[in-house]
Amino acid sequence: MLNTEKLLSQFNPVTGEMPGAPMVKRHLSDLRGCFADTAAFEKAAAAGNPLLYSVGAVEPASGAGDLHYGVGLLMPGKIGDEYYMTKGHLHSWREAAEFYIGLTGEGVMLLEDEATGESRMMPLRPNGVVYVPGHTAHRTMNVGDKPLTYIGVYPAKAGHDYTTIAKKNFRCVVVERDNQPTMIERK
Ligand code: PAN
Ligand code: ZN
Repeated sequence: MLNTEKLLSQFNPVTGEMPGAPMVKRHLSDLRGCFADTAAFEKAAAAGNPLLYSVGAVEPASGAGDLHYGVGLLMPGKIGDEYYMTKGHLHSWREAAEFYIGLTGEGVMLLEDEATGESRMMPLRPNGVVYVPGHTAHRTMNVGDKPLTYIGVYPAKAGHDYTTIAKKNFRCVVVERDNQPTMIERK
């Protein structure tokens, strides 16, 4: 059944807003435990609770072959020398891959192979596509000074496992060194 309401969405590539799509908002307090510099985190959290990112999700259908997608907006900023980031997750159905398309701003994605811990930092920029294989934890950082927007497309049955990351975090962090995003091992 071709339900036209579900076939088309319009989003604002600057604000990430998508009329009609449910939007999840994450504030600084939701990211407790994610940043390496806990003193800098507590200082920032004492000063306020800014919006770090939002994701508008489109879930047209949930059959075995269906796709879902989300439009993300990630604000610029840092905690200590670590960039504002998403919580990051693995897909509950581990085989599920995903691709991200950069829309505006300047970001990077941190990818970590669940089995080996091997980590990669990939640029997420306008007109660039980052492919996230299955079994790979992924987190997005805004490394610029303007909002970052992007689309992520994933199998409808992927699911989001936040618990594994909440327990052990990513092996690496992305920090600013000499004005450049730099991936280093977490201490
Ligand atoms: C994305 C993410 C989005 C927000 O749509 O959900 O970037 O990041 P967190 O989900 O880690 O808070 C995606 O990867 N979906 O699978
Ligand atoms: Zn994902």
